[in-house]
Amino acid sequence: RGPLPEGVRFLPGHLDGPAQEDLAEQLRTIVAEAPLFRPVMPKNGQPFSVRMSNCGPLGWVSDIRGYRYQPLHPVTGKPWPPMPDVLKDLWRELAPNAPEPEACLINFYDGNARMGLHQDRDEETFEAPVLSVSLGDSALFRIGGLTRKDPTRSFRLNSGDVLLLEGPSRLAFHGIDRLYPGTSTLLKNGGRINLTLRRVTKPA
Ligand code: MD3
Ligand code: FE
Repeated sequence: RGPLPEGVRFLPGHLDGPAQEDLAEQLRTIVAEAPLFRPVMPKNGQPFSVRMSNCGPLGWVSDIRGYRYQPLHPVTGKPWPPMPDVLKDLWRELAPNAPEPEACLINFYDGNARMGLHQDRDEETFEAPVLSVSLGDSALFRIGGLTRKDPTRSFRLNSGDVLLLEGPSRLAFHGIDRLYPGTSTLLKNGGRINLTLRRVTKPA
């Protein structure tokens, strides 16, 4: 239990109910076009408990060959669907000086899914912030410092919460320790969706 790293902006309930419903509906169309896939760890081929998809020009994938961003869905071979305007608008509102986001990673958690402590460092640039939107069931989020040994803080992320990670927090270790099933009615079959918007390439 330590201080929150500098640059974390936590905006609880930033999206109201109707905005969450609208986004959830658009995501249904997106995952119909770009189905959720289960990534595996490059080191040992172990499957993630989280399933993923992406929208926007680039998408994050992980397979036996490594972690990377690519323009095509790993299963369908098709381009990722466009990023909803509401997400681009949120990025422009909260990060007015950052270049346009290129990737929106869609993480889907069922009741048992989790995400171990990690850093986000597969991008070519860490200058732009990362923007995260939580939808559906609540989750216990953990964030530490720039090394794995740094003390961590935990807090719940609820549906409609938005997190902006800029400055030093951009490279902070973080993860999802558990879900709280049944805490939201937004998603018909339960679970949690986290959207993470990122700039991947260096701006021109
Ligand atoms: C702190 N996702 O996709 S979102 C990820 O809830 C990821 O699915 C988690 O970590 C999730 O990489 C956490 C909040 C978040 C996203 C990116 C960060 C926190 C972050 C990047 C740097 C530091
Ligand atoms: Fe992450």
